[in-house]
Amino acid sequence: MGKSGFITIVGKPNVGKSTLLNALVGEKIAITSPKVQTTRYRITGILNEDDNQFIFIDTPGMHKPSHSLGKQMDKAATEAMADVDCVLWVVDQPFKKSDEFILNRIKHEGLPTILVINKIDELEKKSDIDEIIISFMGKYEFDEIIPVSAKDKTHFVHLKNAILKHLYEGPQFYPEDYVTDQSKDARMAELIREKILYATEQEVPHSVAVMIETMKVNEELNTLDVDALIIVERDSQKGIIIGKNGEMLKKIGTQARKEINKIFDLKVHLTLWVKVKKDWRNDPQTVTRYGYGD
Ligand code: GDP
Ligand code: K
Ligand code: MG
Repeated sequence: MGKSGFITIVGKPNVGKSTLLNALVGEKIAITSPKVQTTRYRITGILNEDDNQFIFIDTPGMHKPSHSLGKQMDKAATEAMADVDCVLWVVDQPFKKSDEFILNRIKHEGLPTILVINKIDELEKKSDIDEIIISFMGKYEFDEIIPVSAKDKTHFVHLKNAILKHLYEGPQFYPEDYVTDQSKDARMAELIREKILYATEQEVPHSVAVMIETMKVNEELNTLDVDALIIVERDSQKGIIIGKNGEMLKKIGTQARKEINKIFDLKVHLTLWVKVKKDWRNDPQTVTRYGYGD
């Protein structure tokens, strides 16, 4: 009988948690970007391999929250550490004082934790990896310390074997064709948000929420007609998202449509709308309504 269990991926923003999730599962489950606060809620990604089922939980990067959205994000990351079999703490630099925040949470949970040093493809010398390892030594009784590259999928066999030690024999939690707990709507909305993250700068990417308003099969054209709403916090941001002559919105729409078509093997007809909801990130009710609360 195979093994199965839950593995939470935690770490600072931008260390590559979502990239690692996608690479391990072998499908784009979570959106990724060079910007912090890309991941806003916990996302499950499931890998079925050799009779074993790995249920990975990707989390928002842990940081000191400043607004309602941030508080929900931090809560999601912390709660995802309860009742799991193993934790992957992803880092890409030597230990710093700012890592103590996460270290304390890990100590508090006391779960088997694998320190995953990511982005080794970017490190120039092997001694750079050693420097990171040494800086984390003695901080926690890590189960293992494993350098990887989520980008190149290096040392994944080693990583999966290390995780397997903490999973249990027994029936699997999810059917084999189930790769994520996210709805199709949520995944589409996230893909649209990802394109906005890449297309905009400064405060704009963080001020955006995306919701799928309607999704209808068009039998005549054999397409899926999707209407999505992009919500921003200020009029000026709406102007930026729409762009001169609507060019920015068009670009976002084209990129999102292409990727949605590819991932879901669909022909989507995507229409984007933009709306201002003043300071929505500071309003707990709105944060919940946009799908980030509990
Ligand atoms: P998260 O915030 O921890 O979820 O990080 P993301 O997965 O969104 O990745 C943040 C940035 O790091 C993105 O630009 C990724 O392409 C990049 N990244 C992630 N993993 C790797 C890696 O193994 N190697 C390199 N070179 N870049 C990576
Ligand atoms: K990111
Ligand atoms: Mg992420």
